[in-house]
Amino acid sequence: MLNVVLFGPPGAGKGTQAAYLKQHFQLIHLSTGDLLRSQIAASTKLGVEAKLFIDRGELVPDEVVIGMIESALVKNNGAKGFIFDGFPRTVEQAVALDSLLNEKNEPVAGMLALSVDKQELINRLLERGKTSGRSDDSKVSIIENRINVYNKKTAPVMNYYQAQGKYFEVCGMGSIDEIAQRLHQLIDTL
Ligand code: B4P
Repeated sequence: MLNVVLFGPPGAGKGTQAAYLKQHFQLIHLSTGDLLRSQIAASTKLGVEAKLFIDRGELVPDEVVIGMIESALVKNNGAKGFIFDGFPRTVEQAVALDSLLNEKNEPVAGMLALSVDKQELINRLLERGKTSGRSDDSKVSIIENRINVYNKKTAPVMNYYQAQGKYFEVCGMGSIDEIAQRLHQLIDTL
């Protein structure tokens, strides 16, 4: 089994690269952002609550996303491995993920962290906002809040994996294919 965490600030290319890795390595792609957006689209109680946080560029509470990941792991029992995209986003979520995977004796092999300049992040998200209909991609102030929340609450997750010797930084600037090749080469070494 191969379990990898795809990490990086909003707009770093996590979702984009996960699509390639999923196909190439036959892994299940678990994006907490996508899972939350499908709950919002279905107007579930969870979705209505999550939308309040997402619209402001804030994180959804830990217990909500941890519960979603737990159900997804159960649902995909027997998978060859998982790409965790946008999760864990807090140290508490990282601890919970370790405990869920340790029960299966299949720990995270590595965290692949995409690094991208701040202005490029803003440009990519505003560009996507023109067509995605995503409320959190349409305003610079909300995008900046997402980046601030990332720096404050999510960046410490790097130290968590670094302490386990599982942190790998990958340059996320350049063409989508170039970045995919960098990730591919790195995964081959895990
Ligand atoms: P996400 O859906 O994870 O949103 P994201 O951080 O913007 O990442 P995304 O995958 O969408 O962007 P990508 O970099 O692929 O989360 C949304 C919200 O949900 C969060 O703000 C939070 O409120 C909530 N949430 C999600 N997970 C949570 C958790 N674990 N805990 C608490 N709350 C949680 O791509 C961005 C754009 O760049 C795309 O349009 C793409 O086409 C473009 N792009 C990618 N690579 C490029 C490249 N090389 N060159 C040019 N453009 C590129």
